[in-house]
Amino acid sequence: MALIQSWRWYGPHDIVSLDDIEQAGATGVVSALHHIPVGEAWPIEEIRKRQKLIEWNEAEGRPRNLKWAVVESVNIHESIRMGLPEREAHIDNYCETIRNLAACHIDTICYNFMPVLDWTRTDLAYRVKDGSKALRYDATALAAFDLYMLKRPEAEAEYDTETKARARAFLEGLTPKEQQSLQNNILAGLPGTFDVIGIEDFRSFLKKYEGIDSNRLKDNLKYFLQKVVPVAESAGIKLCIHPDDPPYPIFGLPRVVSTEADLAFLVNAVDSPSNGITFCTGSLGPRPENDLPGIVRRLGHKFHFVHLRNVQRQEGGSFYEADHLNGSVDMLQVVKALVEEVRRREKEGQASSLPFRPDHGHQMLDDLNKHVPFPGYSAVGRLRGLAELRGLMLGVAGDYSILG
Ligand code: DNO
Repeated sequence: MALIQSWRWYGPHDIVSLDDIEQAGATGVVSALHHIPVGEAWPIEEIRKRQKLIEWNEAEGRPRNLKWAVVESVNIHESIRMGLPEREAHIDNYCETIRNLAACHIDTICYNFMPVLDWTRTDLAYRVKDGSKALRYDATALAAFDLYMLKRPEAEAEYDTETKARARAFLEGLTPKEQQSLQNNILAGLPGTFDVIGIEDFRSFLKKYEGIDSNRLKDNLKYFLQKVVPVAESAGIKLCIHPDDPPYPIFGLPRVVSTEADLAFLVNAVDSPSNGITFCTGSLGPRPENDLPGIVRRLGHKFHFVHLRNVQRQEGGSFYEADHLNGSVDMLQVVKALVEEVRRREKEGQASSLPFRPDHGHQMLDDLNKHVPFPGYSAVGRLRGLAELRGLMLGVAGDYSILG
């Protein structure tokens, strides 16, 4: 039982290569078939193709020291979140993907349940003091977009006068080009794709979600779990939900995987070893009441995958992504709790390992001169994060066997 050093790889068009990942010292690869539209089943041949690409060094005719450890993500079709009749066909496809991945011996699947937008940032090049660039979520910028660009009808009533004045002033300070990039940043589509949702399409999605409050969304999540978890359990697959990022509702859309209570609801909804959690410190971190080391102690037995990243909380729900070991998340205490969880599993004789990855990193050093197609996923910042985290893990555990 060990923590497996992992690295997200977006596939052949990622600017970070598999050679780079091997040199970074990771052994687990986190990847997905981003080219398959959400809701369709992943054919076994496509899975095998990607797996071979990851695990076999074709140029040198040798296996790589890499394994496709986690699928992140098999995304959920919107009809499942909305609870529409079409969800049945999409759930069937999801089950087929689960079985096909199991047939290829890939056993961990990450997913999330955020309506319409996946993780959301307002600024992709926030300059931190040392000159590197970080991702930032600025609540004022989001309000400005919501109120005065998207012009969501309910928004006026949802923000207080002070926020509205701040948002207006913020927007007036932006050039038209900056306004456009704010919109593009917020409406960026799924990770691993280059899509941006058009503002009209976004409005119509919001309309479709009218009447779906957090209770309905939770019911729909439970319905999904009741259907897929038994399939996952019999196939030997570990499903692990990723928390909302940021961990609160935005644009009036409910978000139901934001707090410890939400996570507890989820694991209690269907009692199975296959119904687990992706513990993401960066996603849960913006909410100060989320006691992260405590969540590890109380729910760590349900973790199948871990994302380690820090955030620096700022006023009014804003935050930027800080260095992995600095910021509002007490990474030392989180790692201590994770090491204890690994030890607990060892005592119980559990054989399987727990993959973790440095989730995002600053754009720094040579990467500052590169175009980074997937924000947060440049090489050097993550390399720094992984190096710091593995050092911390070794130090805390006092034993090399902690790392797989
Ligand atoms: C951000 C990531 C997210 C996450 C998905 C999980 O970089 O943590 O892209 O992978 O939302 O489904």
